[in-house]
Amino acid sequence: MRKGTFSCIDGHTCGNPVRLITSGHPNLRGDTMSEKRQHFMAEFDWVRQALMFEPRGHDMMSGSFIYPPTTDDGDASILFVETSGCLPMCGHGTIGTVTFALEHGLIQPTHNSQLKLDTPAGRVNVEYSMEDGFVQWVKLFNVPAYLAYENVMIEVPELGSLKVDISYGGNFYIIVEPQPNFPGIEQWSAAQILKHSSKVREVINQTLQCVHPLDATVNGASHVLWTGQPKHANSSAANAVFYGDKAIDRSPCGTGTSARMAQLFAKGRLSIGQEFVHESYIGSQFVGCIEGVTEVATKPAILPSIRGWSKVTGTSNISVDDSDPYAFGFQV
Ligand code: PYC
Repeated sequence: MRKGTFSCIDGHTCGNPVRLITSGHPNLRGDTMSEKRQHFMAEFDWVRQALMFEPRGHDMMSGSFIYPPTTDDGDASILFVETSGCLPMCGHGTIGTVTFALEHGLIQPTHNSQLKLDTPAGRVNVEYSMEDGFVQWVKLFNVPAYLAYENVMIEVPELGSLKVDISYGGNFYIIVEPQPNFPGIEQWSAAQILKHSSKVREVINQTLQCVHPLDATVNGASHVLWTGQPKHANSSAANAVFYGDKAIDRSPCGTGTSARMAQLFAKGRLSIGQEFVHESYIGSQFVGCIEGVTEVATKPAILPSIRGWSKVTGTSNISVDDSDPYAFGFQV
């Protein structure tokens, strides 16, 4: 039986895939994107699994759906999906979604080249530059980011002790800087990053409660951001961000960059207004900046912005038929 057909615009943001699903949207209940996310996860996770996992997707696959705004002044809403689940917020996904939607006429260009977006994590505003029908860059003004825990000592099986920080930038990130048991990403293979990341994440989630103080449905440390030496002279820092079970983000990770800037700001290592060029595992760059400061509940927080670019690589029509034993994907 045919479960659904989904039209998609495929592309990437600085190397990491974005699959914007343009038809076949489930009808979601809820007044906010956070409530709609809960409904999606409860009843429609099969759509995510079918479109993100092999054989229709792959380990790094990430995508989005555009919905009508859930606020009076919003222009559109975004629901994010990826191999790891349904994220509260995704930076590379926002940059890709806005680029593809503007270029394909799904969102009309505005007179001031700005859009107000509702996401499960909250309001994200964007500015963009469009020339001859093509978007050159998108700058997103992300939800407030804050350092949740600092200098946490953990014991990681087969690695030993590590000192980590946990920072929120739309998702909770475990940030690991070079130290005796971790020499920096440039000295580890991808296999080492993947092997140790799941253990680090498991240990943290068994030890600490990572819960957003304003929305308890946003919880759990989902990503591990390992740091190291950049390849490019103009990069401020480099990362390898682990997500899902086997993914290393090919983009510099928008929510990860926000979390990293919040961590560096809280530790006195980055100032308001200072440009922060963040380099991904493949050497692509986002330009981050701390636009100002605020509070989340009573915690000091920053207002991060991230600028990056995306490219469309094609369009596809994906059908999901439950007579196919792999209709809902698989992971190896
Ligand atoms: O860009 O925020 C991001 C992101 C999250 C997971 C992969 N990329």
